[in-house]
Amino acid sequence: MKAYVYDDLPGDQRLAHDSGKAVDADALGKLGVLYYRIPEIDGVNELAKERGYKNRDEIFVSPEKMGAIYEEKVKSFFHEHLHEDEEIRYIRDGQGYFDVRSDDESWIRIQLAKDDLIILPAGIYHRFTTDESNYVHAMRLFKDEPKWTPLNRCPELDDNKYRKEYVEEFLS
Ligand code: KMT
Ligand code: NI
Repeated sequence: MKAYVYDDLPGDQRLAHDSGKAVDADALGKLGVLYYRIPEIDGVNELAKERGYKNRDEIFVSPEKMGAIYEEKVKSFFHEHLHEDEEIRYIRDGQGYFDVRSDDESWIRIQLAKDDLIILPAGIYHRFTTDESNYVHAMRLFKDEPKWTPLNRCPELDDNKYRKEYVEEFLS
């Protein structure tokens, strides 16, 4: 895991966009973002038990696995959105970037690779992209029914119950 402030310069979303300003795991924790490096699947099983993640599946994001819809998918993952539940991703292979909104509205880019697990809290604005390798294989974990629905950012979404709870807990 490596995290830094996104440079916000034009250019493909899959480029590093590293401003050179590093961000550590503590700073991510203040935004409610939890990071773990878990080299063995047993560790994931333990965490899942502790936090009540009862279900899981696997996703391959690459032109080989997705075919013609790959570019479209990569663009859609990159739209700023939130979820009404945690987003949990365990990277099995390849790598990618999760961008999360900081308290000052800048983007923090989190580079994840094999054995990295991230938990984004409900209500945080975020987006995802593959990097220049165009390949990530991830496990998606969830509590009960998968609620993948991304709610794209718009002014009204600031009134969403889960957004308000997130702001109250982490940005106030
Ligand atoms: C998401 O929610 O953006 C995804 O599932 C992307 C692929 S998982 C690294
Ligand atoms: Ni998401």
